[in-house]
Amino acid sequence: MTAPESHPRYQSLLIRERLVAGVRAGITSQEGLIAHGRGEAFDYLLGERTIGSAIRASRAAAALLLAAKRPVLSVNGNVAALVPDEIIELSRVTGAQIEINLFYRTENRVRAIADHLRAHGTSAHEILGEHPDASLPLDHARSQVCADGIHAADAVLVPLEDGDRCQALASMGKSVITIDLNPLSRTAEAATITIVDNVVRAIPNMIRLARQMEGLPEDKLNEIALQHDNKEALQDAIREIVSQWKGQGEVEIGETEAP
Ligand code: PTJ
Repeated sequence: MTAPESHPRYQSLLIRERLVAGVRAGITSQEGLIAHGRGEAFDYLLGERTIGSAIRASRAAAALLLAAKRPVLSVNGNVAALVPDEIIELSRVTGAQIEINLFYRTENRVRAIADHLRAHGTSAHEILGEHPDASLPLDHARSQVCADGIHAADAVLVPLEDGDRCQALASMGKSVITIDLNPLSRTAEAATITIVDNVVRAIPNMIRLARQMEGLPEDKLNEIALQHDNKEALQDAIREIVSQWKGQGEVEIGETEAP
């Protein structure tokens, strides 16, 4: 099926098709489709748009990556299917390394993602994660990391994450940036900076904002990153959801009850 451009949910259908293609290509896990469904529901509640606090979080996150000494972008099966070109571009703009790190890790899927990223323009030596040689204090496959990548990083972008690794990375003293449409998730709360936005909008925004800040002195970049209040941004996202739908239920109940 190819979604017709005239369909009111065209963009949303396109994203689904890209993930289904990702599953067929052995890049995305089947569980990734379920995870996407949860994200899609929150995106619907947010009005499928980038809210102001998400733009501010994206700017702080871009500043954090630019100021970091060893920034790393962690890529999973959903991210590889949805934003391969954009992840590569973000790594170029910020000087960050790319490391594949999977929750449902299989060696075939790691290889498929690495090949997919290479086909999108990353040269072989730039992708980490195929041969992990260090570990994080976790009892699942996300523990397998590269000593020169995530393990040594001072700032890590972990989009569409599970809370465990986010907490583990934070407790190792790293700055953790996540992109998660669910402002109530453990990940959202544990991260240094959470961008409550769809990854397909957030990464292009980060690229644009990072370009705008290129050349700023390190202390200015750190100031921008440190000024960000994660708790306040999460509360703002919840307020946006409430104000988006305020009165909606009351109207419908009223209409149903009318003679
Ligand atoms: O490729 P793998 O094996 O590493 O697996 C990746 C998934 C995403 C399946 C794995 O990390 C997982 O199970 O994640 P969770 O715990 O379901 O969390 C995913 C979070 O991402 C949820 O809070 C969703 O709301 C959110 N999310 C889903 N799709 C998007 C999203 N956030 C931003 N943009 C999206 N497109």
